[in-house]
Amino acid sequence: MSDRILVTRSSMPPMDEYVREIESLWESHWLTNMGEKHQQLEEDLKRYLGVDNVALFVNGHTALECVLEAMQLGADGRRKVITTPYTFASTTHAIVRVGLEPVLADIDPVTYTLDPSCVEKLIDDETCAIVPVHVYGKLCDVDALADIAKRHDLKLIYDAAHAFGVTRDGVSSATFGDASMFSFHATKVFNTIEGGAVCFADPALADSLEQWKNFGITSQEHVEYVGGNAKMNEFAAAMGICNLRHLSDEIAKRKVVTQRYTERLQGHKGVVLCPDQPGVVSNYAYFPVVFEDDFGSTRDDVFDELHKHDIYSRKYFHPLVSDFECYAGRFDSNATPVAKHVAKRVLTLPMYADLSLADVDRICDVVLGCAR
Ligand code: T4K
Repeated sequence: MSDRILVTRSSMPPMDEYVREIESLWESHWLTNMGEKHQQLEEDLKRYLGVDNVALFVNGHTALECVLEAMQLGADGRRKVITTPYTFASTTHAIVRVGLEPVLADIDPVTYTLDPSCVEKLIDDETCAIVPVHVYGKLCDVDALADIAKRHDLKLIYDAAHAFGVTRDGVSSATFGDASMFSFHATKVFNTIEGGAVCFADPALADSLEQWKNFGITSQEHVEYVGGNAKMNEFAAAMGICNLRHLSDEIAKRKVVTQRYTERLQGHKGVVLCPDQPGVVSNYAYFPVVFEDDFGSTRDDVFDELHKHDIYSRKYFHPLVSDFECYAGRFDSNATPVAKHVAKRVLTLPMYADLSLADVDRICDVVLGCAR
């Protein structure tokens, strides 16, 4: 049993498998700009996710910015995008950085994802899109959100950074809405070291996404957009090709860890776990626990106690985006009381495929030792 336990640990393929995968790069000397590995990973992902359209990116955040740009949101004068305050900084920052205006709606108290009824109340003539976030490997209410988007003529773009490999009724999370952004960061269930992708419904977006990630260059002598540089390199793509081969094993191991946590923690007074969703097969990306007031110790007490035992949990997602210093005066976190309640009480416990059950027990012993 190791001593220090971090909140997660990157999955890596056997080293010799990765070395074999990158060998051909020493022959080709082609290291980036949509090379052979990049093309292969896109094809592998299409097959794995059961989708026709995938574009790879240098990271998930830039992928989200690029798809918002490529969809030309705001071009018709509507600039508001409804999203959640209960997310990583990336989601809101992407919206703001492309010149759109985030409007923050409250979340569902069970799934911690956007509450469709709160979304609908905030829609007005200036709204152009909804950017919901699937959190922890659980899915948003995709049917209700699709219905709202259709009735109000809004684009629906998912931040699916936590939902790679998740399915509902056998259908991939990559198929919901107009587009979904995935993060392939080192801390995610599937990683390309740094990386990300957009899966999208309309094939007409393919060219503009390619151009947005490559300086807006449309041909050797034409530059039609002020794009950026967001291309995934060949070493990252090779890591993805290898990791994808092991993904189902990784998810199966995470499931075992999740089951042990659940057995140990479920039913204890003041401990709230995120329940399974009907028809949804999770990727077990995170293990969140909400400590309600009758647990007897606060979330922060549990965090500190774990720390004393060299166990590093994280407060994903605290603070709420609406309480970030960079957005001071712009949002009111009291307007989203459910998100505020959860953010103050949530802790994500260590979660990765190779976390031993003995370590899970050790973590649970410390957590339950905080109960009063
Ligand atoms: N939307 C959502 C909802 C997201 O959660 C994220 C990313 C994005 C969008 C944006 O996607 P990307 O542009 O990142 O592709 C981490 C990640 O950097 C970030 O990708 C992730 N969300 C977020 C939830 O977590 P930090 O600052 O908390 O990570 P850090 O460096 O403290 O690492 C956490 C633990 O992970 C470490 O204690 C050990 C382990 N680790 C970390 C690294 C960097 C490894 O095992 N290997 C590693 O290489 O943000």
